Amino acid sequence: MKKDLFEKAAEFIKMFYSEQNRSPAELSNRLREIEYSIAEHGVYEHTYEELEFGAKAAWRNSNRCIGRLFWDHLKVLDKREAKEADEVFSALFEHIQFATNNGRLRPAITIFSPDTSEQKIRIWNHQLIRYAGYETADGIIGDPHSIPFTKQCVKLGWEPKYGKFDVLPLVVQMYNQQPRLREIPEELILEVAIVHPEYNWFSDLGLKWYAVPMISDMKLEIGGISYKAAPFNGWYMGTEIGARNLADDFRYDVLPQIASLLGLDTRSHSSLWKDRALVELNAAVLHSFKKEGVSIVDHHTAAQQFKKFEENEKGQGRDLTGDWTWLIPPVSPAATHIFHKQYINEVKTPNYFYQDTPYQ
Ligand code: HEM
Ligand code: NRG
Repeated sequence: MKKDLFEKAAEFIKMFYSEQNRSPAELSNRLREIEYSIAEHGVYEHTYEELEFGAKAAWRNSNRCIGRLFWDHLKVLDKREAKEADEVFSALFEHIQFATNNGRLRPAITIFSPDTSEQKIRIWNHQLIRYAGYETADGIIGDPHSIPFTKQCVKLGWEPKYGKFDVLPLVVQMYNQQPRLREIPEELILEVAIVHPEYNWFSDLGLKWYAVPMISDMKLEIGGISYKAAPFNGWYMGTEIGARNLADDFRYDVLPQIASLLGLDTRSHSSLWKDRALVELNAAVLHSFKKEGVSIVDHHTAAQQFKKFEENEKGQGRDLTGDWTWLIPPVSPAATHIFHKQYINEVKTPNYFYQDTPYQ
């Protein structure tokens, strides 16, 4: 077990020191220090530089992410000292504010103390900002994806509002304690109303989405150390909202409404009403974010950026890994280069991993 940790640590530290061109003497000193720490305490602690590099490399190794060109521009907020739930909530509010930056989104990660310490921290939310979902006698209201988590919030005393776009509270659990729940101050939440560049009626659909995707339920693994609370964000690719969140028939399911407002024949597949509604919805999402000055990327530009990432990695002599099934965009995939090549889906560490939900 201890041996296992040292091996993982050594592999990471060697990678870090070689990429940073540090001297062999520094490397062997650091390895000795870590070996001693593991022998003495069963764990070791990352320096800030190791943590920063680890979080960036984990992004670089995220096979499903098309946004990896910018892996080296990740702001790493070290909150390992947070010991109380209140400190964690404050750090999460700070993260939201830093990342949002009035619409000029900044990729960031906030890292809380790892699993090895006394204070285990879990964030129950899937994303820091996410809309509630309710099952009612008259059908589902809001985001169906959030139904299980919304139920938990209600169990913990949250008052359901039964709106289509109710921002859920943050739920934080410190080791061995009851989870705590806190509303996000409204002024921190940036949202974009979805309007269409040509169709004025589009705004009558009353659609909107939040500006910043901040995944908060994955664990960051660096050199054998697991950071289970490490929320991160970049910015949206338009299709995530326009072809999935608002479009999937098991999510907001707005394509039939859009198609009928476009005057399309929704009884026949071959009228391509779904495809035509998808294109207009995706155009509306990109137009709306741009109009409000909120960072977003279309899937063609994102694919070009990913091509540049592929070239950079090759130039650095690193093997590219990727998950084709996730890298291709859900709209017009064959119009991007990604569709036409193969990727090796080998999982390297550091990386971000799924973990068990802390509730049933
Ligand atoms: C997945 C884009 C930043 C880590 C994805 C996906 C897209 C995407 C489109 C697929 C999502 C889906 O189909 O649900 C972007 C863009 C970014 C960005 C445009 C802008 C900077 C980041 C950052 C990190 C990251 C900063 C971590 C530091 C990941 C991971 C996944 C992912 C781990 C897989 C998520 C899962 O398995 O559920 N990204 N990303 N991305 N991205 Fe990025
Ligand atoms: N599809 C999800 C978000 C997944 C991650 N996407 C990003 N990540 N863009 C959704 O909410 O639609 N990021 O860190 O920027």
